[in-house]
Amino acid sequence: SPQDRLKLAVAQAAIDYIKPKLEPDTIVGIGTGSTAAFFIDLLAPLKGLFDGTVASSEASAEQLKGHGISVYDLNAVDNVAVYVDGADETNAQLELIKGGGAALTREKIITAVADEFVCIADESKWVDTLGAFPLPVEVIPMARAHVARELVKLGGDPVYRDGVVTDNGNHILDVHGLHIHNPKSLERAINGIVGVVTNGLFADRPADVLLLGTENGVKTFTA
Ligand code: DER
Repeated sequence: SPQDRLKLAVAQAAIDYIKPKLEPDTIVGIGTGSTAAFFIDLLAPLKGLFDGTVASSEASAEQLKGHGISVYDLNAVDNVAVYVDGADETNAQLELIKGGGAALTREKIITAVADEFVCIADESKWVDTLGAFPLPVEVIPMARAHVARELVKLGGDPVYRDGVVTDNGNHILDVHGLHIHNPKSLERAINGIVGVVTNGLFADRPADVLLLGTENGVKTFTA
């Protein structure tokens, strides 16, 4: 599909961006989703140039292992040079909504560790104001109704992502109806709700680089 062509283009652009940085002991962080999946396939031929990876989901870990690429536990490494991952929405400040693939907690953990966060996305993800995509919030299952009531007070319309349990054994609420004019303050407000594990706003720590696939080629943005 045309969107897949754009995803492949940004995945290739990410390969071109990280290749000069790879050293024998480099650990590369790998995200989750269909764009990240294209990146993993393109990374495989380079596996002799770096040490290994950490992954933000079991699904990505399996795809990497399928290529013979080492996947480490994050506790076993003391540095992640670069983290490459997709997003559901990005604004011009490279503040993101993530979590469409239910991997937001491990994604945010790796972005906290990584020296550099490279976001790869097709142009459909670029928005002026975050929030058209329902904001994923990972919650401890017993707290789900409490967190939902608190999210309503913040102006949202939370919907339980029924049937989904995250890699961490938690549930997800997708919050509709938000027009997020101050992503950083909303991220902090949601984190303050007891029972919230992670929310999908990546604003306190936005992407460092955005590779955006457009019909006129891949555009590079820096925060
Ligand atoms: O769940 C996530 O955060 C993924 O990165 C997701 O937002 C991007 O998925 P896509 O590349 O399949 O659009």
